[in-house]
Amino acid sequence: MSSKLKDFQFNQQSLQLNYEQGKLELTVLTPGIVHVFQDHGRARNSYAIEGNKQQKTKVNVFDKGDHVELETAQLLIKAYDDEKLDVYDSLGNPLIIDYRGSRQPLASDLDAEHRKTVLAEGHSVADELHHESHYYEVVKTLAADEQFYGLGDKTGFLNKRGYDYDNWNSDVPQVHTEATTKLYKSIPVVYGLKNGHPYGMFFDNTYQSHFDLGKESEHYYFYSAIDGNLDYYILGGHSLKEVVANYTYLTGRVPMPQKWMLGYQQSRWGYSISQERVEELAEKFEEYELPIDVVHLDIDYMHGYRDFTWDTKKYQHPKEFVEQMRKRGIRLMPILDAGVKADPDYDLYQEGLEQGYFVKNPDGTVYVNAVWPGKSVFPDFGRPEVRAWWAKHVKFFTDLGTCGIWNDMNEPASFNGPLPENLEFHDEEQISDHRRMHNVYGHNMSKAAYEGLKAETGRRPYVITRACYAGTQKYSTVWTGDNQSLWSHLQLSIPQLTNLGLSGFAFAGTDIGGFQADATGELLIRWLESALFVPLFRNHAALGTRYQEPWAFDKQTLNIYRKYLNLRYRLIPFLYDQFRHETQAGLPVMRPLVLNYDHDPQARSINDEYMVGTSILVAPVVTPQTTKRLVYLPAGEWIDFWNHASYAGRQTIVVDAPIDKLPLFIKANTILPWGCKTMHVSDKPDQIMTFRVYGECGSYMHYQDNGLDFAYQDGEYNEYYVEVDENGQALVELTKHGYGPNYQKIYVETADQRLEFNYDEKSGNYRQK
Ligand code: MIG
Repeated sequence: MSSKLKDFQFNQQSLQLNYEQGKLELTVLTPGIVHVFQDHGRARNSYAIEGNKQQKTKVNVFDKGDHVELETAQLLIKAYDDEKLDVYDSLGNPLIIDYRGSRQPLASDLDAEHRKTVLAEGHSVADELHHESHYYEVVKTLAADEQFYGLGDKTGFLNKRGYDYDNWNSDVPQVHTEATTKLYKSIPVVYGLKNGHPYGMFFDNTYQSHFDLGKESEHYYFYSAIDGNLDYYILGGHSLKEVVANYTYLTGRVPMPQKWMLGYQQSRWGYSISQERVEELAEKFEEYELPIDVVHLDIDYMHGYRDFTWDTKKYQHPKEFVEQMRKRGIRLMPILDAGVKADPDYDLYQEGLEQGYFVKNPDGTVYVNAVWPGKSVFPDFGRPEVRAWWAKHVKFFTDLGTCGIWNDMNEPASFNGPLPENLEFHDEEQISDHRRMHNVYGHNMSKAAYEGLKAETGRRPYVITRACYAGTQKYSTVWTGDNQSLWSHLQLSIPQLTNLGLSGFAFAGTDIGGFQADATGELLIRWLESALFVPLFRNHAALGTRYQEPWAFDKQTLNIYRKYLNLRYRLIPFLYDQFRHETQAGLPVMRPLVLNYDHDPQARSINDEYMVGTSILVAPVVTPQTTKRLVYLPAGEWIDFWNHASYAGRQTIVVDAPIDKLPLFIKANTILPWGCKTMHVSDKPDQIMTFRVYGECGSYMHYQDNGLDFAYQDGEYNEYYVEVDENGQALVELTKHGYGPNYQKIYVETADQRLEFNYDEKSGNYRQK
């Protein structure tokens, strides 16, 4: 049945389209962001978007007879009968065009009888979501030359074309392969390059949803949801970078981390079994001269897996223990689980019960499932009071002096089957259900942790979460959950982390060495090399798997491991700068090549290289027994980090990559900061900084603050401008001096000289010696 466009109204940048069968609303937020909305009778509030994002924007609306046009400086949207929308960029290139045919679901020869047999053997059969009464789908045409990116934390390759994925936060302990359609996070943003023209769409719907990006058909792709309003954002921009920046403008940007959060972190499920074990670990790091900043404490430090408790049989004086470790340069990061032990003698449980803070059955009783502590209940984090209550309990950790909160099992995961769909959850003050609140459970738990840590310490909170939703990047870093010590998982980590970056999560990481299964020394080294610039730099392993500390293999492994840890610490000032500059601009630190080179067709599907900012290209070895690899270098001139050989771009070269070498290229004429050798990120301000010039010349803006709190937001930071011209003349300037302790000495290293600059109190600037 066709639905005619009867008429339309336009006011406040909002175009209301009245169809015979309903209304559709197009609201312009900025020239590059248009909100598409249709009311399906569900709550309108967003967990991803906070505050008013609408800016005063010039919009033209034209009645073209058979359609209505809405035009901004960056986007042109044409609305036709049947609620069909076509989106073009400002030059008239088609970006998002509604599909006019009907979907042709993939033929299946599975009848009811066979379906049963197949299920009985343990195979999975695709869910038939469209039986739900509130089901809807959005189907767009697919061009022969069209690639897809983003989608948050998904399996498979960088370019998502040809695959389908589900958004339903899930604990997946099995190997994550390209056939795994859902993982721990739901971040429903998709970017496309249609005939080279960039766009994005963000579907702000927390109900279970699905993307099919050209798997079912070569002619269309689609998004579908089991419920919720039709609620999505069209994202435009002249480049993929602008589109991504529009997405992070909408859902928020990664805040400045504390500097030590970029340091090396060691973890294993099992370390926290005793105080001695953790102390031994610290000793080994000292003995082997390995830099480290954080040790993670998994569930064994707790008293019977109760949240906000410490087992004082294993740790007699936790506070002193934390302090002792801190003196050795190590911060402790405790895990915290979503499920609360249902134990009448446990105060958290009692409090929550009295206040009615736990998720309920439809009959009003508290819902009980099982997690680590046995019978467990689930805080109703969608409610502001519950988040505030949880945030208050964070004081338990801050009093002890631990450094943050590592949130786990917050999909929420459960041992006695999944939580039923009809459980009563709150959506802020409103009563809601599990179907709507599931995908934001981890988001709300992390937000509570962030707020508790910030209120108690005044520091930039260190929160890690496994489950999250779009927008959680404002509150938490993420790790990709239970990977395995397999080469396929190392390979996956590059597209996974770069797509997470495009999806707003600039601070992310995978378990280095792999969580489950047994690592080898070779795999561990290649993983560490590959993760050299990964912001969350943590080696983590599961109980029962082979040890994968740096010294757990042979001497060669230990030595190479040390070499890369030292290199990482040299590069922390650079990474910190990236967080300052790039996340302010709304761009990821770790990037797929396509983000910087969206015009280069060869850069669009590279799965085994990544860039850091715009000037570093990393080409890790991700296959066993490999000593050479091919490296694609995009446009420009590139310098080999190790021997300074220079290569022209737009070609694929063969490089040697023995086990101790990570192929690394710096764009010619780049200046990089090079920190001092150190065993821990220091609490004290650095006195010396070096800048290295790759190529003949370059310029660089370097940022410095106390690395801990929010004083930088009041201007307590320094900025240094370094420039070297073609004749090797160098300039060092303190262009902003808002943070007292600036460097006393700055070195500038070019290919053939090392220039020294000293701080001169009188002029408040640097003088070359
Ligand atoms: O199901 O706390 O992903 O990092 O070590 C196991 C034990 C529960 C899952 C996390 C993993 C952590 C583990 N947890």
